[in-house]
Amino acid sequence: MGRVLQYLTDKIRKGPLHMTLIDPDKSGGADAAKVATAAVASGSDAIMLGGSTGISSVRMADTARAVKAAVHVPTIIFPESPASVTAAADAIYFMSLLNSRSVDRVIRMQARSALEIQRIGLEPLALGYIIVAPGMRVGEVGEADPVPRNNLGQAQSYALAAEFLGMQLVYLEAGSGAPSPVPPEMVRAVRTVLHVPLIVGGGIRSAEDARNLLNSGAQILVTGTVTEEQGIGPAFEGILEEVRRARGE
Ligand code: 1GP
Repeated sequence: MGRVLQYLTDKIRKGPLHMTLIDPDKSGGADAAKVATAAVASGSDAIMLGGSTGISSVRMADTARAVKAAVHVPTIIFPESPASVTAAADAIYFMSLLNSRSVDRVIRMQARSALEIQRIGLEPLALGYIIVAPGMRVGEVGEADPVPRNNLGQAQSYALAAEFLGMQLVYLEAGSGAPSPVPPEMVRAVRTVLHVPLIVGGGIRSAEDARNLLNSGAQILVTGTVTEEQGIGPAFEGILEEVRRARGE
């Protein structure tokens, strides 16, 4: 098992985690390092770098280097395209957008980056990425047929298909800036059938959002917009407090 997957697996055994998503296009280099430092000081367990629109490889590399130098937790690339690959990070979500209509998003882009990832020794984390309505920008760019918010069976089916295909993680994504997160009842339904860790993101803005998702079995919460809009403020701290509470700390 790779080092980052081992870190996540060990931590998840003790309770849920939080990851902070930083978009290198909005906050790159030293700015990203500043956000990451403050997020980790508040208890965030990993930094994800990504965005849904064309991040250049130079910007991704500069940002990954700055973040990795600033924090001791893993820096994970959340790729938008093969251009997101850089040896400066600790790992990359090697992710298939399972409910995309585009074969590129399901497997071809991954094939284009696989040899490079092996060559530079970046740890791939096999991840099944499932877009839930509304899906926002990533749903459009990813040409997804988002899982309808009331179709719990469809979410379960995609998640279990990911597990059966050998994926190490499953991510339910409502889309960055979604008006509300993935419905807690969908998270609960997926958790009842899934054995690999379940990541939930998109539209998590408050302690209450976090609590509802954690109570439903989310194992990793991802937030991005809340720090982009408010910095490391009371909303972010409230979310982290819920994660700690769910861990029994
Ligand atoms: C997006 O799930 C992440 O890919 C985070 O979403 O920006 O809404 O927190 P937010």
